[in-house]
Amino acid sequence: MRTVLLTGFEPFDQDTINPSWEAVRALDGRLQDDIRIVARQLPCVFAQAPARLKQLLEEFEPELVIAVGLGPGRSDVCIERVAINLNDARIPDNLGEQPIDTPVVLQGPAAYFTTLPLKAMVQALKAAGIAASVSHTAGTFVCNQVFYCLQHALAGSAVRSGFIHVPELPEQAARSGGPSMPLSTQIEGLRIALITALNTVQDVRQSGGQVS
Ligand code: PCA
Repeated sequence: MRTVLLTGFEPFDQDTINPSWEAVRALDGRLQDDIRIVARQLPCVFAQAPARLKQLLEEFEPELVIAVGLGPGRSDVCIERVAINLNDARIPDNLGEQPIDTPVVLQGPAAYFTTLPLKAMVQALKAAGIAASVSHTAGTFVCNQVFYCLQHALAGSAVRSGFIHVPELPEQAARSGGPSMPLSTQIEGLRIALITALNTVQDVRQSGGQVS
C-alpha cells in the first residue's frame, strides 16, 4: 500500500476555521486501489508542530507528503518553492509564542527547495480551471517552519514533499475583505495537485518566474 500524507492546520489568529484542514480532511481515505491518503491536523504552535510532523512521518512512512496551510491574502492555490530557516512571527501562535528572527533548525542550511514537480502541478491545476501559481515565499510563521522541518527531515531521501498555501474561504473573506476560494475548489485543487505529484517523474520546463 502506497501512502500520501496530507497535513492541514488548526484555526489560528482567533479564527474558528482553517480551510487547509477542511480541504485535506475531505481527501482522507483511499484514492486508488493501491494508494491511500492519510490526512492529519497540525497544531499552529511553533513548539509542537515539528514533533507532530515527525511522528506522522515515522508512523505512516509516506512516499509523498504535502503540507497545506491557509495564506490570508492569497488569491490562488500557491505551490511553495522554498522554505527558509527563519521564524519571524507577526502574530502569536496558538500558545501565545511569537518568535522573532530565530532559526527553525539551529545550524541548518539557509533554505530548502520543494521536491514537488511544482510547474507540472500549476499547469494541471490551471488546465482544470483552478487558479494556481508558484510562490517564492511561504512566509516566516508556522507554515514555513513546518515546510522547512519537512524538507529537512526528508532531505536526501526518495520521499517527495512540499507545501501548498490556500486562500481564505468566502465566509472568511467577507470579514477580512481579502480574496477567497470556495472549499469545493480547494479540495479539487489539492486532489489534482497530489495526483500530478504522484504521476510526474520529471517536472515540466516552463517559465514561472517573476521579473521583480
Ligand atoms: N497558516 C499559517 C500557519 C497555519 C496556517 O494555516 C501560516 O501561513 O504560517
